[in-house]
Amino acid sequence: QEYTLIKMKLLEPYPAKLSSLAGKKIFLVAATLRPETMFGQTNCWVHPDIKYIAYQMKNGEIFISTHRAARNMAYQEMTATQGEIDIVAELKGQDIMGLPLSAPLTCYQVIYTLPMLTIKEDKGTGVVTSVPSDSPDDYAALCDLKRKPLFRSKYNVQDKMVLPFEPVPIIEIPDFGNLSAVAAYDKLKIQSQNDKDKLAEAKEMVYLKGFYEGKMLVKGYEGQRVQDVKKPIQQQMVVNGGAVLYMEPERKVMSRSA
Ligand code: ZZB
Repeated sequence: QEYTLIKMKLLEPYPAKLSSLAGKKIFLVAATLRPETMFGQTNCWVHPDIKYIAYQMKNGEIFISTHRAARNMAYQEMTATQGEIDIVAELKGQDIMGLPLSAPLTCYQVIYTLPMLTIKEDKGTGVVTSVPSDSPDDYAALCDLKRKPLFRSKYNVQDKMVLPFEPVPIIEIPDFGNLSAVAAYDKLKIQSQNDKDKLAEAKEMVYLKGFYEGKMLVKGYEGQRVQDVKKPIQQQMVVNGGAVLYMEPERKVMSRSA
């Protein structure tokens, strides 16, 4: 399985646990199969209780992900020594909550790390980029945070990190309009990020139809089909240093909500 790793740059000043890394470039890295949706990123998800590590890549940059993902990268010639991870910090998700990031392609200049409780530790990097316009899981988790001040304060998330961020229309899908995840969420009357079965159904609904019939709305790609722009947009980000390719060994269960 080939993922695009989206490099979300941590803005200084760094939090306590990373303060010794001042001056170094640090990225939270999110694995996605949907590089063409990066125009609609509104935030980055981390799980408050998952363990993450910060480690040095061969070009000197620092990446943050689960240990499992770091080990995969160490076998993909991304670290200095094959198979070895140069760990510079051990973190819990909560240590990196509410941090400002700069992410490629999105119209929001600064986006924040926010809590998502359905993140799977054994998939991708454990860091997930959020596109609430096109991902029902992301829209549901964002709605949960927007509606519940207590949920925000529990994880030390400030209003300004959540409330100004709205789904961005980036892809038009017949029958679903230009915010397909919102349409599916409303249609199935989804209540929260824990509505597993309905979210799986919503994802199914928008995924296939989006891939085959979705048309881009964003500047430079207007009217083009999703399946035709995936590669060029991935390439554009790789060339500009906003993304790298990342392989995940095949596993039986690859579904986010199964
Ligand atoms: C951006 C994005 C935009 C995503 C979208 C989806 C959608 P799949 O297809 O089941 O393999 N993801 C990645 N890692 C994790 C994790 N550890 N825990 C939970 N979710 C994770 O799922 C791949 C997608 O699951 C990835 O692509 C990522 O969200 C999320 F418009 O990134 B995606 C209809 C889906 N739309």
